[in-house]
Amino acid sequence: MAGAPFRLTTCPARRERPFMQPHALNRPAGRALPGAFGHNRGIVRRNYAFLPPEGVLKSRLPQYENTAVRFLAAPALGARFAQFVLEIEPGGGSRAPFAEAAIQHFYYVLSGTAVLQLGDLPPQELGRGGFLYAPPGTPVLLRNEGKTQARILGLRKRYEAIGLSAPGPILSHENQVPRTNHTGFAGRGFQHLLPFGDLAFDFEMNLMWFAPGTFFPAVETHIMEHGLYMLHGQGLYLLGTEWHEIWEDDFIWMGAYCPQQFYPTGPDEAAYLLYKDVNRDVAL
Ligand code: UGY
Ligand code: MN
Repeated sequence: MAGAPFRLTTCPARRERPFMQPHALNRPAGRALPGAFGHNRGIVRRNYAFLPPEGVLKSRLPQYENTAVRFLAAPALGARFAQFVLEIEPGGGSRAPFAEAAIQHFYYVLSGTAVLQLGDLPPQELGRGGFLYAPPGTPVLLRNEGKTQARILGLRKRYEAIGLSAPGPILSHENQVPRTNHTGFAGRGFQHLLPFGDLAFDFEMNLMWFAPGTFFPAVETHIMEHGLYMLHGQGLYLLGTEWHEIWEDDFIWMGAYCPQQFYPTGPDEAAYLLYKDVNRDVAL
C-alpha cells in the first residue's frame, strides 16, 4: 500500500498515555506538530501562574545524581516556597542524606517507585501516592532502585516557628489517609496528608477530590497561597477572571488573594494535590 503507515504520536505531556488528535497523524519522527509555535496554555500573572509541563525545562542539582529537576513555583515567580518535580533515573537519586536547617521538605511519588529515607525512620520503597514530610533539619534520602524512571513532586518551605515544638517526621502513603468531607456538598473529598488542625504545622498538603459535576460553592479569594499539581481527571480552573482547561501534570501557583474556582469537566473523578500555608498570623 502506498503512503506512510498509520502512526500514533505520543504527546510528551501525557507520557504514560499515548493519544491521538487528527493533526498528529502521520507526522514524521523528529518533527514538531502543527500548533507547536507560539500556542501556549501557560500564563504568568502578578499573583498566579499556570504551567503546563511541556514548557517547564530541566536543570540538575549537585545533591542528586542521574536526576533532573523541573522547578514549578519559586520566589522568582512570586511564591514564598519552592515546588519542583524530580525525575530520578534507575540507580539515581540523592548522593547522601540531605538536610537544611529551618527548611521543611515534602515529597510525593508521582510515578515509578522510590526508596524514601527520612531521619531515623526505616526506609520504605513506595510507588505513586507515597509521601514524606521532613521537619526542619531532618535528613532525607531519595533513591530509585527500580527499573523505570521515578518522578517525585517536591516542596521546600521555610518553617515559621511559634513557640510550639516543631512537627515530627512522617513517612506514609495516601492510602493510609482517610477521605473526609466537611463541606456538606456531595461529591467533594479531602485527604489531609499532614495532620489537619495541628498548629505546629505551618502548611497543609491536601488531596482534593471532585466527582463529575461538583464545584466549589463560591469563588474563593483568600490570603493563603497554593501550589496545585493536577493528578487525576480534568476540568476548568478560574484564576482571577480567566478560565483555564487543566489536566494531569499541569501545575498552578496561586498567590495571596488570587480569585479561584474549580469545575471538573471529565467523565471521572478529578483530583489535585494542593499546598496551602496556614496556622500563622500576618507579619506586620
Ligand atoms: O482549601 C482551599 O483553599 C481550596 N478549596 N482551594 C482550592 O482548591 N483552590
Ligand atoms: Mn483555595
